[in-house]
Amino acid sequence: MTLYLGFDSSTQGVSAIVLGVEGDRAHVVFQSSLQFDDALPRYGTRHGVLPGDDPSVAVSSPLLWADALDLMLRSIGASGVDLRGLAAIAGSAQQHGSVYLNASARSVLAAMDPARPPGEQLARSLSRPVAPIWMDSSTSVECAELAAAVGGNLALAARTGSRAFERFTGPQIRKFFKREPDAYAATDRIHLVSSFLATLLAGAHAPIDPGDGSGTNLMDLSRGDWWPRAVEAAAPALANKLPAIAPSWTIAGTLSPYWQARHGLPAAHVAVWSGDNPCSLIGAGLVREGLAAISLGTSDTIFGLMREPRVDQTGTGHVFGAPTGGFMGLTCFSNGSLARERVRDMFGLDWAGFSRALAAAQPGNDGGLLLPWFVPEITPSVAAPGIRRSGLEPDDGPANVRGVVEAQMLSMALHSRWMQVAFDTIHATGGASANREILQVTADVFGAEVRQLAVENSACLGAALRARHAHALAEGRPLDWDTIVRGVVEPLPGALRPDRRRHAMYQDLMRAYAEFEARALGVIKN
Ligand code: ADP
Ligand code: XUL
Repeated sequence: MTLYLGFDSSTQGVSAIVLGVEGDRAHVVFQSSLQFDDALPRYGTRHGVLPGDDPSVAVSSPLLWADALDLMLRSIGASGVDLRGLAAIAGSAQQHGSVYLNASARSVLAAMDPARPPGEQLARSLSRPVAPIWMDSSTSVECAELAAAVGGNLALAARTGSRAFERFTGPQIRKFFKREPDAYAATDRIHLVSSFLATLLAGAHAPIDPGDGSGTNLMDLSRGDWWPRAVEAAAPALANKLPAIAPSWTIAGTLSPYWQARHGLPAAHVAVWSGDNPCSLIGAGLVREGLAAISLGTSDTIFGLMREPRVDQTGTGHVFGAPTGGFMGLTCFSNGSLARERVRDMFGLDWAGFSRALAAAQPGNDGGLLLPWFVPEITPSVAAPGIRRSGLEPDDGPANVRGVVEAQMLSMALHSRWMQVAFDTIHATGGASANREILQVTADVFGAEVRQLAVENSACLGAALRARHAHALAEGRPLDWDTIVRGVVEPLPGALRPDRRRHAMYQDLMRAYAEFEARALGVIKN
C-alpha cells in the first residue's frame, strides 16, 4: 500500500491524515489531532495564541508549531501505521501568519540532531521570536500606507485579489520593519506558516504556493508571482527575503535526514504546503464551480472555486489562487467557533446543551438580533469588539444561542453575495460542522442543501490528497482532481434540507440584520 501524509497546522492545534492507496482505491488509514495548549503547555498559549495586553495583537510561536509536528509524527508511529510505505507529504496551515528567519537557518536546518526535538534547535535561527497570525488586527496604519503606495485599495484588489487587510502578510511585514528595523535587517527569509513547515520537513527553504501567496497582499494573482510594486512598497529589500512562488504541486524536496532518522521514515517527497482554506477546497471536493463550502473552525469561512477571478468591489472578500490551478473566492469571519464557545460558556452548556438550546428557541427569535463581535471582526471590519443585542434578553440562554448562530449565518450569506454565485449545495467542514442543529440554520438561511462530509477536517484531507496529486505528477503519472477526490471526499447520508417558510423568514430578517449591522458600524445614523 502506498501512503500519503497530510498535515494541518491550524490556529489551535495540529492534525494529520494518512491516506492509503491500493490499486485505484484510496482510504483514510490514520487520523488524529492534538491541541497546542494541552500538548505543549511550556509555550504558554491560550487557544494557540500567546497571551498579551493588546487585544489587536495576535502572535504565536514557530517553535511550538515545529515541536507539535514532531509530536504528531511520533503519535503516527506509535499508532502502528507502518510509514515505510510513505511516498509523499503535503500540508495545510493557517493562512497569513509569518515566520522570520536569519541567515543561520540554512546551516541549522541541514545539521539538526535527530536525538533532540526541533524547537530548541531552531530557536537561534529566528530573527523574530514570535509569528503574527491571522487573528492580528494591529496594522491599520500599514494597510493604509500599502494601499496608498500602489494607487488605492481598488488597484490593490484588482492586482492581488484583496484590498489591504490587517492580517495579510504584507502589512504585517511592514509593521515589523517599522517597529524593529534591526531585527528586520537581520531577517534573511520570511516564510508563511505553510512554507516554514515545508522548509522544516525538507531541511531547505521551500517555496510558497499561489493559494497562500495570495493571502499576502503582495502577489500578482493573474501571474502567480510577486507583484514588485507592492513588495517594494511594503518594506525595503523585501524581494530578497521572500521565497519563490511555485505551483501547488511542486515537490519542494525530500524528507530531510533529521526526520528520517528521528522517526524511521523513508526519503518521501515533500510537496509544497498551502493555506488551510485552499486545501479545504480540495478536501471538501469543490473541484468544480457551483458548489460552496463553509468551514466552521476557529474562523468561519465561506468559499468556492472561481473560473475567472471576480474581485469584490465592496472590499469584504478575497480571491485566492486555488491549489487546482484556478481561483477561489472566500470571505472570512474571525468570530467563529470562539464566539459560539463564549455563548455556550456564558450559559454553562456543553455542545449537546448548546444544540438543545438552539432547538428550543423559535427560528428568527421573534425578530431579535445579536451582533457576535466578541473579538475584533474581519467581516465587516470591526476594530472595537463588543456584542450588541436588539430585542434579545441578555439572560435568555436559548435566544442568545440562536442569536449567535443566526447572526453568523446571516452575515455569511450577506457578505458572500459579491461572489455572484447562487449556492444550492453547501459542503460543511471544520469542527462545528459536526453540529446538525447549527447546519439546519445554515440550510434555512441560505435556502441550500447542506451536506456533512465523512472527513470533517477537509483542510487536512485536502493536504493528503495534494500529496498524492503532486507525487503522481512527479512520477510521470498525472491524476485529474476528480480521480483524486473520488471515493475519499464523500458526503454523509442525511443532508440537511432548507425549509421554504423559514428561508423566506430569514430573507426578511437579513434586511433587518444588514440594517442593524450598518447602524452599529455608523454607516446609518440612528
Ligand atoms: P481550526 O480552525 O483551528 O482547525 P477546527 O475546525 O478543528 O478548528 O474546529 C475546532 C472548533 O470546533 C472548536 O473550537 C469547537 O468550538 C468546535 N466544535 C467542536 N465540536 C462542536 C460541536 N459539536 N458543536 C459546535 N462546535 C463544535
Ligand atoms: C483566511 C483566514 C483564516 C485562517 C484560519 O483568510 O484568515 O481562515 O486561514 O486558519
